[in-house]
Amino acid sequence: MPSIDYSSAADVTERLEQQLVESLTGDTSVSRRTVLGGLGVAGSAAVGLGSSRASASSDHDDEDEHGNFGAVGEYRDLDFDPHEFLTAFNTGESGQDNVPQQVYEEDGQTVREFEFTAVDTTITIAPGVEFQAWAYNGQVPGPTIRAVEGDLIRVKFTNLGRHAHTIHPHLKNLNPRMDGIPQNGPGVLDTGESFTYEWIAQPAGTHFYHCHSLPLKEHIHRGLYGTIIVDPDPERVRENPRDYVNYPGPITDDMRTRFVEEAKSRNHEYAENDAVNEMVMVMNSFDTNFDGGNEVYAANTRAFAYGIGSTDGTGNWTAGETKRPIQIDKNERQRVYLSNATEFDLINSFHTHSQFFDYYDHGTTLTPTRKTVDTIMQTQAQRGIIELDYSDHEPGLYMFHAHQSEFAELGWMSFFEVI
Ligand SMILES: [Cu+2]
Repeated sequence: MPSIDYSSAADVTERLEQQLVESLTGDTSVSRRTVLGGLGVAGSAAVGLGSSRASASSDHDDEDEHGNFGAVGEYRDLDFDPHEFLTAFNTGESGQDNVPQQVYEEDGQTVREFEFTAVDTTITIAPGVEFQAWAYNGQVPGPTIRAVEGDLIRVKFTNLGRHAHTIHPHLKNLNPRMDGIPQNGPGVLDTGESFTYEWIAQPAGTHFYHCHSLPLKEHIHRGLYGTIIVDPDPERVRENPRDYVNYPGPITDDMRTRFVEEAKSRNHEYAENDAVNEMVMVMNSFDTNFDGGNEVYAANTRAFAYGIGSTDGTGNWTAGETKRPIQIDKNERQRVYLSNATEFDLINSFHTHSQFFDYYDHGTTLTPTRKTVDTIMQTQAQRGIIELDYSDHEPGLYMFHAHQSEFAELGWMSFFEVI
């Protein structure tokens, strides 16, 4: 049996989305607690799905009234697609159209060059709900940069926003001028100013970048953040396997071979990587009334973007529909590069229904730092790799969400559609 049937999943998604949007658009000064209080039965259904159908149907007898999103409208801004963003890795060779990029050799080193701009823009975080964002290349989260360990990442950054910004990378950086903080190097870049950041891609792992202008919390929560993925170099792993494992004992030849194979599966330049379905998820949040607390939570910006709309139950969805589950092949290994950009709340989390996974904290090891868990938490800027195997599950819908139930009810609730 799939974990939940399509109509129940669509029902709970729609009800939560509608209540969230109505709360936000009905009164922009509404507090998060008021939103939660208004969620009532539907809210509790998000996490304990067993009762969702019965409770939903009791006051949900008019399908025409709730059968489409007319009450709250669909997404107006379609420039950013959370589904495309999931697999948009900017490697210099390939990535997104709005990220000028190239890869070339310089002094025997691979350089991956990107052009970033910071702009003030409007993004849609739920149907009919817009947010005045500050964004790298006009999108929140910013583009995902992907390099191989030891490469030079060169980011030509121009600030076209009205406030002063920087880019600060969470990398091992031996040149403080490139740290992207107000106190060093070029400092903050005022409107119209440019600077070229150069960072060595190290250590291997999944990392984070963000604006480091003050006040920091505003520059981050407005949308200036993104992911840097550093793929491990299999040859380095072969030479120094101990750098990549949290294991103190002797490393046998078999283990060394296994770690090298694992590194290849993580490295986008190797065929072994093609066998893994990789996704980027940035847990984020939005303070729509600027009261210092969040009203909307999401993975990749749009509340309930990976919820259930009107799929037909065979893995298809209505053309143009923006709300749909993440479709995965049950026989393929799944890897999620997860980071937490949630402002104002101390931690965020990731929880899977009917499933357990391995977790690699910061992605800096080739062996799991937590094995067979169904919930992990991340503090702000923490990140890691989640690996999932659905090969022994029935096809169907499997929920995952923040296990702060409040966050799930306010947008951070999603489904995998296992086919
Ligand atoms: Cu900033």
